[in-house]
Amino acid sequence: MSRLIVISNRVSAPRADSATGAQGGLAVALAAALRDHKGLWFGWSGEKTEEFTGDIAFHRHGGVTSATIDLEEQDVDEYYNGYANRTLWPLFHYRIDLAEYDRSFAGGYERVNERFADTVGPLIEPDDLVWVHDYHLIPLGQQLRQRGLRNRIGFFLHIPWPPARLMVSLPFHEGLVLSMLAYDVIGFQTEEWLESFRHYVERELGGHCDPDGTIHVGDRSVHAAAYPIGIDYREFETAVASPKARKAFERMRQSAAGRQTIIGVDRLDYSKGLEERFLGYRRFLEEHAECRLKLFLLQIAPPSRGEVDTYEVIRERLDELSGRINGEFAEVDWVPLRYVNQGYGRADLAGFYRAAEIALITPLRDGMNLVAKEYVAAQDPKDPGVLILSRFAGAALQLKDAILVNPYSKEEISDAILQALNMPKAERVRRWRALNENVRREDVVAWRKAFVGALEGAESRSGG
Ligand code: ADQ
Repeated sequence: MSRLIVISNRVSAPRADSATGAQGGLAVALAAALRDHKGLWFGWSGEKTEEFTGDIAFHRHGGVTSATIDLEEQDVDEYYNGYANRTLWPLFHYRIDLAEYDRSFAGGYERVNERFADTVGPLIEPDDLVWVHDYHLIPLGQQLRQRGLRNRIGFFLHIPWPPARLMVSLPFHEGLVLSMLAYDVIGFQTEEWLESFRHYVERELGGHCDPDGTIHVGDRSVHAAAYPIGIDYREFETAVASPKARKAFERMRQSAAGRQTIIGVDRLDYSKGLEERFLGYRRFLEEHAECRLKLFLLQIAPPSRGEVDTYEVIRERLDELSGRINGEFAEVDWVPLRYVNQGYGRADLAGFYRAAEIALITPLRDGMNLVAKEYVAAQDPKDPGVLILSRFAGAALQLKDAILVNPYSKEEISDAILQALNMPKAERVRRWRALNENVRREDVVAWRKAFVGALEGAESRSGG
């Protein structure tokens, strides 16, 4: 079996007992994929140095070998906080109003991708499969090819691909997309993002797409397909059954004192629709005064990307809005909204999910959304909770038995909460079974096998 070299912006092999829980879905998914493939995970350590040295630190933990480099302060500002999180993240989540275009960001992005190629290149052996992840490293494949690498190289995008009409607002967008033709396989979370990509290629690059997924531009061909990411179902099942999860479950149930819990768990990010969610919940409290004391919303949202101003703004807005909702509706023995700004370990989260009768997961746009899948996996099969999910999350294309809502509509959110509260047990069980079947079958192992299988099947440039 070929070795697998995974390259992503950050490297952090998660542990089931991790107390921070601050890692995103990418980290959780990749550790599972690497554990049984002998390989290497390469990326930025998260550390800043005065000058870039290119020194590589090797570690081994949880069955995964990782190799990391430090970056310069200027790299982090321009590449990570700049081009990745101020330009590409908002644009790819359809928020061109928030996207910032700055020449220094683009320069830093290019420079860091070159630095990645220079440092990881020598670690790659001729038979290795190389798998590059996410929007931070779009041009890395091309950089590696320019250094003579002939291995099979795949790229997976964890976030949405924007419609062509938005994509063209990015200066030098053609160059970025053309660099992707250096890959052998390009993976998207859903058919919807794949369709947008194909449309862009046809419209802006004059390429054409075969029905089998091959994209041709000039003399280059790339295989592009949808590979929906899943959760590590088995690991999550174990986490739910752990004593820690049971303790967390008891803690929640006790503090709920017979009231129904609606749970939301998200990184604090404008793409997650937290403000709209709070407003939808507020609408519910207004419209259904008779239900008020019977439930509460527990929103867990640890801050992320604190160095980017937009995140400070959304944080302040949420602080204000949550305070306003509690001020308006709370009674001496009841608070409608518990807004918690910290992360939790996986076992704790599993217990919280299981204790919640309803999950309210309403991103405005999300590549996939693993929280929705974790909630499903954590339920008691005999008495499962109800999932309310945004129709704009990639996961909605698979989790069709959730109550699907438009996250921008307060009315739809309010109606969905009422529907979930009143849902008969037989219907809850029926819907949950269908959801769980999907989450269990299309797990992270199936995702990895599908992607790596496609990469193995791609024609090698070394002629093998
Ligand atoms: P994220 O935007 O980080 O991921 P998501 O898919 O929901 O979003 O994954 C979040 C992960 O972090 C989950 O495993 C969750 O349990 C964990 N997490 C979130 N909040 C937490 C908290 N308060 N405490 C502890 N853990 C928490 C990106 C894309 C998604 C895509 C994933 C994977 O934006 O669309 O699904 O990558 O491809």
